[in-house]
Amino acid sequence: MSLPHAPLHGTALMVIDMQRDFCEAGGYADRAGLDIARLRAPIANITRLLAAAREYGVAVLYTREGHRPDLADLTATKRERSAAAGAPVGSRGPLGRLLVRGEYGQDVIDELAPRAGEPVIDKPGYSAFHATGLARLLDDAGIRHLILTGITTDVCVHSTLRAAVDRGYRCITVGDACAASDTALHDAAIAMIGGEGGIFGGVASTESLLQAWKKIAAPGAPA
Ligand code: C5J
Repeated sequence: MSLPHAPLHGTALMVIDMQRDFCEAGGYADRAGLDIARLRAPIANITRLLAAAREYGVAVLYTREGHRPDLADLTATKRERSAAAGAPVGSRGPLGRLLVRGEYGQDVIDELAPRAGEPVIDKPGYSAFHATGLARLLDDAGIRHLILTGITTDVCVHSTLRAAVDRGYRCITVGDACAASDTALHDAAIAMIGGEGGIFGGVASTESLLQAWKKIAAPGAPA
């Protein structure tokens, strides 16, 4: 695992789509036949990273996949695909309408709830840059380094990572703070980051990142 430079300032810890719709029974992922126990696996490591980021002054931001209640931002392809998966976006379930903004299921799980002032980006696509104000928000905050965590490694984490790399952000994906329903897909998604000398940035473990931040934050450490 490589750990590229990860400064405290100018860096954001991204918590991608840790929503009830992906992590709780009756939500989108459960209905689509995904393994929600696997999708919950990174909660403990994300909790550790959030605590450290908040202590050291690393910016924290969240994303939530979700659509307008009138589904005007739902493409026909995603509508058809989600229906084929058995979990049509906008259909009703025990957590509310699947992946619809403002519904109980679309919100971040209680265990990782955002703190006041931490931005939450609602995104209709898989990439957090598609049809959102994320790029502007990062620019305004002077953030050029992104630490990616969340779910699913193979879909929204990777789509966001690839879009970020194309925009020139320096990215680290925290392998054990991400998950996919299918571990083979998780492993492949993590492995492909390092190809061609790190084509999609670096990969770190939670522990290695925490150690790196601790060192940087130590009194007297060079900025
Ligand atoms: C999916 C996501 N897998 N957040 N969304 O539909 O990865």
